[in-house]
Amino acid sequence: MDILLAHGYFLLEDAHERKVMKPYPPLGILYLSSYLKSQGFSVGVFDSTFQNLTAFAEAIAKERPQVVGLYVNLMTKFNILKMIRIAKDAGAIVVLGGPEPPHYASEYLRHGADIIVRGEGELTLASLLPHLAQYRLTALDQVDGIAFLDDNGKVIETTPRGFISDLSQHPWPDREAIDLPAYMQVWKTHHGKSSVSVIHARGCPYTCTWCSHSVYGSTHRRRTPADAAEELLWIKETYHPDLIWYADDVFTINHRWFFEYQKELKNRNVRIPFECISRADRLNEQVVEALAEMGCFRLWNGSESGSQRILDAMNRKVEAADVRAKTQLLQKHGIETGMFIMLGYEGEELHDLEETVAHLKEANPDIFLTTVAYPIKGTPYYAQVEDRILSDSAWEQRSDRDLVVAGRRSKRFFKFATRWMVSEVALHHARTNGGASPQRKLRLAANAAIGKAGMLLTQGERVQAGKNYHAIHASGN
Ligand code: B12
Ligand code: SF4
Repeated sequence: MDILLAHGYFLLEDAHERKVMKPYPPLGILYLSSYLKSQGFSVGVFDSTFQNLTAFAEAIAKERPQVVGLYVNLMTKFNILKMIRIAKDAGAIVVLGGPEPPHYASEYLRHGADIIVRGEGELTLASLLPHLAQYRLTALDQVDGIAFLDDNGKVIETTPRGFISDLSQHPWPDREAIDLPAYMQVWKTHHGKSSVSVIHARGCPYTCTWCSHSVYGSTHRRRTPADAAEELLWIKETYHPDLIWYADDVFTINHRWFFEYQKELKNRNVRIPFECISRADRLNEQVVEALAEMGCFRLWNGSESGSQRILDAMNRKVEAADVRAKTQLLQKHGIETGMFIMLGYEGEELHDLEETVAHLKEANPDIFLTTVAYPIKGTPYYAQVEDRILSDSAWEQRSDRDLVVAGRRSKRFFKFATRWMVSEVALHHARTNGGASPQRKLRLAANAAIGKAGMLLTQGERVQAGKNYHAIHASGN
């Protein structure tokens, strides 16, 4: 075997996901698998999702791969650090890829990884694997698109590799390398319907400051509409899913592509209900009509804040009023709307949070998910607050999600703020839509009041370096 590909996501360890139970396979390594196989490499995939570390160790012991390739995002880091150790102990060369490692190259390499692939993995691995077979870990500076440690322990980054120019020249993800029906069965058991994910495009040209562009930069490339529709037809005929999830960053980003894709699906008689993500400014009446006609049952219309001031600070390039209007447009066409709301972005004040609550009340999305802003390394937001980033633990014990920013309100404050926001909006809808029991309304009102009171009580609490937190850039850790 030339390479064993794996990722560090173990569903059974994830208490939250065990409740949600909507797993999808890691498309990145499946893309690598199909491409490398098409180039004649022998590839294994260890799909961690339904496995554990012991099973990974057993797979390594059994397969004895020359090279182990691991996908890493900021959440899977902790398992990846253990997997690096397991693979190294078995004598494999460890190559990391995905959005997280390029920005922590030095740390991952010092924790045992041999090579980090920066950006898209297909072309780099296809040139790296023969190099490793011939020269092992020597002369790595001849391979573009990687980072490694030289003999003096210095991180060397080779020339960045160009992006794939025509995605349609590349095979679809190697779904047959994993037990996709196991994922579908989890969906079916917990939600009554099975779902399969696809991603037709790579990269997003928008500039939201907190969003990671680590892999695809600001490029945006798509499969041809016909090729994309062929993939859907193949999925339909092979797996018969009840639902599709388009993991594209902004599914309706290019209207010409989108309408052609609609036509290509129709020509193939493919209509599978689906959910996707988009932006208010990439939706209009015609697009929404087409989405409904194609079977879109839910669209995640990233919203982030109801305060235009904060949206502008995020460089999100979207109008809060447009988000509200498009939410209603989607609902008019029978499409559920989901929103992502981010609290605690740089400069946010109480009145911005009030505006967000008013925005949610007016927009009335079917569902909204909240998160407290955290700086992902490599993003403009991270660079902006870098000097003030604090942590309470060492690099190997924290993820970027655990980072806090000096001067920002406390975790307690955001707990209360989230409680207030969620309950206040739900209460508003319970009152206006009717149907909620008096007990539920009372519970929501109590929660909203507790949240609001807690916010007011804790609004003066600010995160500071000191006993609990240290500045990561000052300490170099
Ligand atoms: C789908 C998705 C999810 C799904 C994952 C389900 C699944 N298994 O597919 C869900 C919704 C669960 C999810 C959750 C989260 N996600 Co997410 N997600 C995505 C999304 C939109 C698409 C991923 C994808 O399929 N990409 C397409 C493939 C082809 O690209 P790729 O995976 O990057 O793979 C390429 C390269 O990275 C490289 N590569 C990949 N693996 C390897 C391995 C080796 C050895 C090599 C050499 C190369 C290599 O080659 C591949 C092909 O070119 C990306 C954004 C994006 N467009 O990529 C965010 C993204 C990966 N998610 C992100 C984040 C932050 C999260 C969460 C932490 C959010 C949260 N706060 O909860 C969680 C983490 C969950 C977890 N425990 O892992 C960030 C990661 C940032 C970072 N630095 O780590 C991204 C980049 C979004 C962003 N722009 O900020 N996510
Ligand atoms: S948040 Fe969405 S729209 Fe903004 S840059 Fe990231 S992928 Fe693009």
